[in-house]
Amino acid sequence: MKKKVYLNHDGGVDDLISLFLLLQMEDIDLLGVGVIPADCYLEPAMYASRKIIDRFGNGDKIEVAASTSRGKNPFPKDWRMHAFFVDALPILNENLPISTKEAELPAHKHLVQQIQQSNEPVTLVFVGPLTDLARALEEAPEIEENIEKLAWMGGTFLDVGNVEEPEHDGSAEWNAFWDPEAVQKVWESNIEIDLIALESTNMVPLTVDVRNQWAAERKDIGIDFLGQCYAMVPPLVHFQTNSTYFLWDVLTTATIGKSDLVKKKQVNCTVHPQGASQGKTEISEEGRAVNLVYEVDREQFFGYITSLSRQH
Ligand code: AGV
Ligand code: CA
Repeated sequence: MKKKVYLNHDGGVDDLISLFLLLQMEDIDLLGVGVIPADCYLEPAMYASRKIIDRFGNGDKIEVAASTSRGKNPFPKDWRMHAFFVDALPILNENLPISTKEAELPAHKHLVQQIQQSNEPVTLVFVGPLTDLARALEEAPEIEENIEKLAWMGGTFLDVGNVEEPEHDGSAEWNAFWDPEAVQKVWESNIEIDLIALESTNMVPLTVDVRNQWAAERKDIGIDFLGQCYAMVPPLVHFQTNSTYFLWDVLTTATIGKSDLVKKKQVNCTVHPQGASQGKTEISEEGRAVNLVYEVDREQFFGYITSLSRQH
């Protein structure tokens, strides 16, 4: 039986590759996609998502819903531009106009609808902020019962997160920082949560080595798509900078298709809702339980996503 999955993403390179990979997984039934304008601009991220489903979705009828959510702390503009570059790739623009439909409902309501209509519990994959899920739970708390689990790319318990912004102390991860209150709201639910935090995503930086492997195989259209997308963002070369790219969301997505790539342990934690540490997740006995993904087999991970991408 196929696993029912709903994806909510925020239009970054690894968000859009996550969508592409979910479409390649044989035992996954993708019910719908929501796009939130956090680490992207909404319009190109919506177009790119619909074009990826057209090109790589094997004829599946999947709707893409636009979010009306707004965050507390905006992402840097340079990063938000990435969706424009993916949307403009020739491989996604061979066959216009776009066939995949934009949903009539906004993303949080589309999420509620898809969960309610599913005859089996739905696995949620969130690779951006949690705002649409928090709003969905506010509107229809009963959907919780038809959620298998949530896999979320977010948070960290390391001393250093990945937010480098004025008025912040650097301890948070960006998806949590964009809307810390949404994290708090989701934490109040009873949904089982897998937290793909920086502990594990730090182990999968983009490197020149990996890029070159994809380049060598670019005759395969799926590998070429990977290579073209990851040509837009900076790899780790000499040392890590604020813009160094990791395969954050792709690791999150890969755990859905192949759970033995990673190690998990249960921790209790809370989130800082405001102040200089806002968005920081912190271990605390009184906090809520989550499954922290803290380690990944890097070789196996890249092997898995590369073989998934090959078009036969
Ligand atoms: O914090 C990681 C999240 C992931 O969902 N995003 C990017 C991934 O899609 C924000 C982010 C942190 N550092 C970044 C980010 C960077 N250097 N470039 C672009 N986005
Ligand atoms: Ca993302």
